[in-house]
Amino acid sequence: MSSVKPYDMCWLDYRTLKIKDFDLFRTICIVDNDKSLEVPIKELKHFIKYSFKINPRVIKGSFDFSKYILIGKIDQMKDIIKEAKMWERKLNNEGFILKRIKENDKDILIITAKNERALVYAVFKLIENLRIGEKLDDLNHVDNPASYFRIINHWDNLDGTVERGYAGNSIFFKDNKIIINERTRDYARLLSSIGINGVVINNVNVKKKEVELITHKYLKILSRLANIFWDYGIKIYLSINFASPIYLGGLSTADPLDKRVSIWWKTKAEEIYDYIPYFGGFLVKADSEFNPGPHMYGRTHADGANMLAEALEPYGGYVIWRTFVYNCMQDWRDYKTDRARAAYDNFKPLDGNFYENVVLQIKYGPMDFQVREPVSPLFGGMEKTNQILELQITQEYTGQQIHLCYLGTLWKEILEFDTYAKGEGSKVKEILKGKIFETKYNGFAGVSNVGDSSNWTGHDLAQANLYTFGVLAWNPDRDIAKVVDDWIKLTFGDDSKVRENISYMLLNSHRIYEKYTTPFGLGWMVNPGYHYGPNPEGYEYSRWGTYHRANYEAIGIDRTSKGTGYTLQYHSPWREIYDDINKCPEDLLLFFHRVPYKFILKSGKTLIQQIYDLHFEGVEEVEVLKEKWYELKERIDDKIFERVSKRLEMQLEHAKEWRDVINTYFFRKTGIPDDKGRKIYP
Ligand code: GCV
Repeated sequence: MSSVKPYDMCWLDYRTLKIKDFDLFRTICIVDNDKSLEVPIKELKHFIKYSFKINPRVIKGSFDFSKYILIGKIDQMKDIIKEAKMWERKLNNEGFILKRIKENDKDILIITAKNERALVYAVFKLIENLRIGEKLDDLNHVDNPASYFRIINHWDNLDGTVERGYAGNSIFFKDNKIIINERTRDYARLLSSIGINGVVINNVNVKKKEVELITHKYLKILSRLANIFWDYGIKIYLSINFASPIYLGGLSTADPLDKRVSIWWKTKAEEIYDYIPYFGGFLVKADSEFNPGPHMYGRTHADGANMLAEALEPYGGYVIWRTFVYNCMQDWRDYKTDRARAAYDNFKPLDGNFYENVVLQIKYGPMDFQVREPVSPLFGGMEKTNQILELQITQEYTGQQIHLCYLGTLWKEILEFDTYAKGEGSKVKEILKGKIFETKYNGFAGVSNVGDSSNWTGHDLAQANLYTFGVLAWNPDRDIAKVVDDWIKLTFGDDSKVRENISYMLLNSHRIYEKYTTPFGLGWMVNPGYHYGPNPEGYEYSRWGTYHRANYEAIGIDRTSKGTGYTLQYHSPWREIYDDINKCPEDLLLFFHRVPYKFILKSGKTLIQQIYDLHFEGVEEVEVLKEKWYELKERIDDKIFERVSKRLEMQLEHAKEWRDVINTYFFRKTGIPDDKGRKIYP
């Protein structure tokens, strides 16, 4: 790595670029002296300096050169580029154009957009294109983001800890103070380079101390932080505690329909926007896992969200309201309160009741980021409500950045899921683009996997998850193998063996992880509290009965129309497909059905045999991952090679533990031996 910083720059670590004809990069022309172009120009110059070892000159108002880069807002271009007016119509506020024009004796590379923030996206995209080897001659991009929101959620606490963080401490907080340093700007650069436009800096569980983030005590320094991010097109958001009027305002209630409460929030919003004019809004976890919410006062989520929305509306702010609402004290043996149903049951009746600046943030599945869940039926269910798809980049249930588990493949499957809400083609990705329902403000949220470790993500290859989140949020149509290949080129260079092996590792890793942990949509078999390592009856909220209800003859939950009725939350044909044990996709079989161990699968094997086989296979495949990595020893930076090798060693050991614990559990439950006679006991 060429970085001289005490931390990596991930996919932004520029190295010398071999482009024959780079004269074009010697001159950057701007139309007039516009201070707001400072950041995109700085980024462009930085790249040119590192890649071509030259210092480009910046020229204002003169274009008398044969080769140059022309950068500016589209408004400024109208007098010099005849196509500019036509281009303007093709762009939204965050989109941009990159175009090479060769005419007569002129050779111009144009970078243009409607505003300076979109120009930053444009510059980063140009850099990426060049670094992955796109031919300059072919450069002709009109690129608009597909969705309105592309937000990273940090679950960082003021004391510096990170809930479900596996890469060190917070980069935002330490000892109840806000951190601003060189890394802050570099984080903004990394996020901007993948098209992110929002970051929620604090945990959705807003505890006593964190409630104070929206007070004068923190707002001043927060405004500095917000300016750094806004330079890169990213708005700051804060998670808030719904009972703040009680904690901070001395009121006796937080009832959203109480006038004193709504006035308190209006005054608070005014104060926040005074400090941070480009504040994004609030993220709210209400009535969930012991967080307060409108239910405490007999009010609905719409009452709660709308009251906050009214306070933010004059400033263009949004309320992002999470649908992760369920009764965590529920008895899992009780069929009537199936947790999978909770989000839909809570929110579907409220469709149409939310204000325009309220957005519901919906976890990808109905439960909680398990290695595989069905796609939440809320996406196809909320026709009149803005929606954000919440993905977990941090690997809480997917190996905690010790295991290699690339999530892009899973996310792509989610985005391609057809809800059939408006007939065939009503895919999740189209809903998020705003093409299926008449909602404008949709998008993506990813729970961050970043901490203060020198490589940002603990596992070096987990950087690919962060990168992919941004890329898909900008354009969910992207081909995932190409995204992976781009990331490898940007991070490790163009060595074909490196590309081949790491692509293999990333693209297969989620399936492999699923095999040796919890296949068939089982999920949850983790140690309570920290959610790492196998524990077949362990998950903390399952102390009121095991959630999978395994006994000696069958396992799984009947969520069909004859069981908990969860399948009825889907549109046809999914409700019929999921309802039918013979049609249900096998990788979700035990999510939807209660199945005898001797049930014959499509492969002709029994369920129990397939459980054994998958666990053995999973471990063998981790060995292959390791081999693929070791083949790269001479081709990868030593430090990175060692770090990843260590994690792969651990992954293999822990995968074996998973295999043995899970297989033993089922062997003991059923008494059915492995038909290949392999050793099941550890
Ligand atoms: C931030 C799960 C996690 C919690 C997390 C919660 C949520 O329950 O284990 O750590 O809380 O989801 O998404 O709110």
